[in-house]
Amino acid sequence: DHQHRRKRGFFIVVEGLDRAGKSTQVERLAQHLNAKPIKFPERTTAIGQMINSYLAQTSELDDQAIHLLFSANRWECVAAIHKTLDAGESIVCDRYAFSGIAYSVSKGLSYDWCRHPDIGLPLPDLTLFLDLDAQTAAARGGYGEERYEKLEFQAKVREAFSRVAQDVKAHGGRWVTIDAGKTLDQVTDDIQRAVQRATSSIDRVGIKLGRL
Ligand code: Z5A
Ligand code: MG
Repeated sequence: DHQHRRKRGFFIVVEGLDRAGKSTQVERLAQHLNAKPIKFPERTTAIGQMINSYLAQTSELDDQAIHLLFSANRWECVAAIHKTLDAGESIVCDRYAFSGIAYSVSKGLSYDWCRHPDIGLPLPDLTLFLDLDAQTAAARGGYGEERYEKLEFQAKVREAFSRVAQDVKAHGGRWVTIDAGKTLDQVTDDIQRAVQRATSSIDRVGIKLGRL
């Protein structure tokens, strides 16, 4: 049985504000690690389509309802995440439960209420937080088309993420802040170094993934 054990993949999450460069860096890191890129919201499912029309502002939902849909959208993907990791493939994930908490808390919902529906989801081996001030983010391309893309709101979200970071670290999670204001290639280098440092200290053989 010792010989039949295989290394599970790493579960790495990339978080940050809008336009911090998450999608660009997720693609680069997944390629570098030969890992599977995934993203939340996963807009292709039935729940994902409801989220998509909410974000595109073609539908209205109350704050609690959309929060629970974002969480349900993660829960419906958990089996696939475990399957990939158990097969030895790593995952690089574009946004996760930490976005869920940060955006809803910024609308005025309570932190504890927001955290609850995600309790029990797989805990990332490493979360990379791409930190960027809201002005620099706003100066980048394509800003302002979706619901949350407003300057004051983004500043609140950044504040909420710092509370999430403290919470994750207090519960034994690995959270690394990356300065996303540098050039694309510098950010890529910083990310690869952080991943190298974190993953070299994790023995994947037989180690179960933690839970949020
Ligand atoms: N949301 C939520 O409320 N609850 C939840 O549970 C979850 C999400 C999971 C959609 O997310 C919304 O859902 C989001 C949070 C909320 N709020 N909003 N709005 P999304 O991930 O689908 O969409 P997004 O945040 O708007 O991501 P984005 O626009 O795709 O940004 P990004 O992925 O961080 O950046 P990018 O696409 O890689 O780069 C953006 C531009 O900046 C592009 O032109 C790049 O070339 C440029 N860029 C990137 N890096 C650099 C550097 N280093 N220098 C210069 N220019 C750069
Ligand atoms: Mg993106």
